[in-house]
Amino acid sequence: MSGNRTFTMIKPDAVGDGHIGAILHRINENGFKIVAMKYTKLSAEKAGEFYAIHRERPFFGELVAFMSSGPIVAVILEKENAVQSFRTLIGATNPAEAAPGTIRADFARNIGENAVHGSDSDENAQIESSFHFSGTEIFG
Ligand code: IDP
Ligand code: MG
Repeated sequence: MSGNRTFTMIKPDAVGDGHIGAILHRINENGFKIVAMKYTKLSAEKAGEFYAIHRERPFFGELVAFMSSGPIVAVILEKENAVQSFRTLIGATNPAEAAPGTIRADFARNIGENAVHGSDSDENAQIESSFHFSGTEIFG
């Protein structure tokens, strides 16, 4: 059974490029409800912890440096089939390959600086949400 929550971050590139409002609008327009939200900044240590699954990949150092380079917006979203529905809305990892009209196609800079994160499973949505929010910060 698929869950009804996913976790996203508006990444430092999109925050720096002034796209917070436009991305949140796109998210709301597509039927996602915001149940938790935080404007914050990851330390390099926390970014490394969040992306630990990628630590053997060649781009890991670059990813950690980028994700700790500026503020992010961390958000928990609610919608039926949230994980899969949100992955469709954000598009492929590489914006050059992302479908037209997706968030990454419209707002990302490149494969590394790609505007938004989206959880890839219900289990990871839960883990990633707990990484950023305590129970009293979630309003479902
Ligand atoms: P996803 O964000 O679409 O799930 P993942 O493969 O999980 O993509 O990679 C996590 C993040 O690592 C990407 O969103 C992107 O920021 C970064 N990344 C992925 N592949 C590359 C790459 O080839 N070069 C640089 N950064 C990358
Ligand atoms: Mg991923």
